[in-house]
Amino acid sequence: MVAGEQTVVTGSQLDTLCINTIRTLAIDAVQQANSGHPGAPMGLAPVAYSLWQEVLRYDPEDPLWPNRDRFVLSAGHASMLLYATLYLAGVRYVNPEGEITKELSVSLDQIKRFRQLDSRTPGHPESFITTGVETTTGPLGQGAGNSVGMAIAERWLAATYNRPGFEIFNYNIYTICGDGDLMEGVASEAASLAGHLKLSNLCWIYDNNRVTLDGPASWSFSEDVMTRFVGYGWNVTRVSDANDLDMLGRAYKTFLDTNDRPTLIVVDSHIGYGSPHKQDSSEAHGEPLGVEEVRLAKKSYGWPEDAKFLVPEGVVEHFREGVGKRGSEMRAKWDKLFSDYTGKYPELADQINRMQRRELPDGWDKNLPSFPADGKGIATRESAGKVLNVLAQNVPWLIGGSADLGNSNKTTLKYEGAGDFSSTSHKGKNLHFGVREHAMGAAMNGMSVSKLRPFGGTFFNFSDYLRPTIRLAALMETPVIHVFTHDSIGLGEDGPTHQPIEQLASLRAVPNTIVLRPGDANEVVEAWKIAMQTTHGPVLLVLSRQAIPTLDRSKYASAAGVAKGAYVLADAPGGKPSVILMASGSELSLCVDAYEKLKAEGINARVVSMPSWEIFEKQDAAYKESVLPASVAARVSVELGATLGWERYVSPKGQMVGMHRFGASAPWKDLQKKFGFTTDTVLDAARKAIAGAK
Ligand SMILES: Cc1ncc(C[n+]2csc(CCOP(=O)(O)OP(=O)(O)O)c2C)c(N)n1
Ligand SMILES: [Mg+2]
Repeated sequence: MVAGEQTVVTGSQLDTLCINTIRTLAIDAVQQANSGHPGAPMGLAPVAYSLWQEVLRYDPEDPLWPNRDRFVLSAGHASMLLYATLYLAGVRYVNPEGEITKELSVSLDQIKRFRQLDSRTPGHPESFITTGVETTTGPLGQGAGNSVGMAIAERWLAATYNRPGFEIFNYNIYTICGDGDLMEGVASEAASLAGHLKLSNLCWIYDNNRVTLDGPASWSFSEDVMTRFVGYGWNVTRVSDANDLDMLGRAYKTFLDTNDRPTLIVVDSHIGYGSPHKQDSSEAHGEPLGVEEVRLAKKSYGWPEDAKFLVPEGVVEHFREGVGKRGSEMRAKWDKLFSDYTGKYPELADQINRMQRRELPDGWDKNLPSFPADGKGIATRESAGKVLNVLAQNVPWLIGGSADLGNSNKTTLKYEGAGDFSSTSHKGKNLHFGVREHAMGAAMNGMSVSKLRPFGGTFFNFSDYLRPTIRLAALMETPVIHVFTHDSIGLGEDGPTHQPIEQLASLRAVPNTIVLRPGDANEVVEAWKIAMQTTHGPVLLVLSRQAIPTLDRSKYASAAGVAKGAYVLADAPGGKPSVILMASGSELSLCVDAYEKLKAEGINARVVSMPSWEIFEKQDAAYKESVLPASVAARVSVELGATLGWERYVSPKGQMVGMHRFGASAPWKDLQKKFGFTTDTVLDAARKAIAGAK
């Protein structure tokens, strides 16, 4: 191997100049920050350059153009590759009001502030900070997973909104992934799903540089990736030299000509080092080159060795003439097309516009059910399924499915015309994610950044299988809706492997995430309303498998209180309770039973329904005090999960009824007795709390 292999680019001198500008900007930014990965951007610069300059349909002047091609850098550690490209392409900054400004999203100054506080160039790409970053990447595999959701979204949008002569949506999704991405399970699940659905608008570009952080990839990765993807049903092509722009161009063309399956382009590259002798070494590379290596690298590029953040004349202009000109012409054409479309199909155009602004259609909450009081009641998964089936008819772009548990999660849309999304029909609203929870979560995030309103279902216990995607949705502030059913040991016979214990507590710890565990069918209606109106983060609906009573709302407070996260459901005379019983979900009716028994004994209790801590915490101090008066120290929490966290609401003198071990496999009524989830336990705890508070 010689140094030349890393540097000599086929193509014009101007191409080489642009590519080496990307490389040296990455080198300088990482060196200045004294933190980051320069190697991957150095190796991948020709790939990103040729894609953006020759292929991508993207108007840097309008980064919000709905029909733009999407570029995802799943190898998020190579963030400088993306920042340098966004800078050179001249992508404009979109402010928090959603207005396109004259400012660059990434300026040279921002590149100089790589990885610094409040810069637009954080260590890994964050979509909500940097315009042009389509999704937040860094945890390897996630961007690849997101891109499958983006591809699903485009196919659905095209099938739903295109009309003869009006191809409003026909964009493609390009994803750069590395060895790490392809080792991660989530990318494998997602690739399997994409192959199954024949998502021909999806192109993954695999940086086959045969090295990962610790050393040669061969230490841990030896499968035949190409055969694997052929097995998934992908079209697979190879570029044997990342610096060969002609070969890259032919590979992109192969993708564009493939109409029946996704494409994987395997690009053989060499991770960038300063000096060539290091190329085959197993030395760690995820760090700055160091002053001497920086000089050597620049020398090999024919760059002035002392220049820093050098952008030679003609480079920015060249991008403007390439991606800039092409994108601007295509976008102008599309604007005209969309304007004609708006004249001919005003309602469809209105839907597209609202979707982009994350607004709901008029009448989104019409025809929602209301459930009559019923002692036996209905499982909250059942009532949620009924509500979802109404909402999905009111909100065309509310689409989703389940990880093979649609019948259990009640997430299947059963109304006439809902349809299935499949390899042959992309119009259906029922997605079949298969037993791929992690890919489902990642795809939902990709659908969400594409402005659809995705929902996905699985058992609450398996939230663990997609947890990283919840975290990223929260970080990205994208509104995905998870429908988690079988939310406690109440699921019964499936036993402790399926019975969630710690999931409520741990998910409540995720910032910017709303956990909602409604306490009866009418609270479910309110919970879904909150989910639909949430625009900046995930909502997790936590629902029971077993039937629970539908409370008599003429006797107790209205379920509208759910909007405040917690509310007084049943109160003591004069609003002066000697004990407060609080619960979420299926335990609410236990508290109501206990309340009635205490009342008969002349003990004044209050029942607080607490479906969402996060929403309750957003209320003002006066409201919180009105629900949980500081003067009442006798408090009991009742929840079929780990008690961790309830200390916040139950004073040290209070009582927490919860689960302190894993469950067991048995019918629910036997588990109820064994673990003491009965009215008697609540009464006992109430008496103890009253005694303790004296
Ligand atoms: C889920 C996850 N695990 C670990 C890391 C830390 N990490 C960052 S880069 C990297 C190596 C990735 O190797 P590869 O994808 O081949 O990228 P290259 O080193 O070739 O640029 C690792 C392990 C991460 N970002 N995400
Ligand atoms: Mg690698």
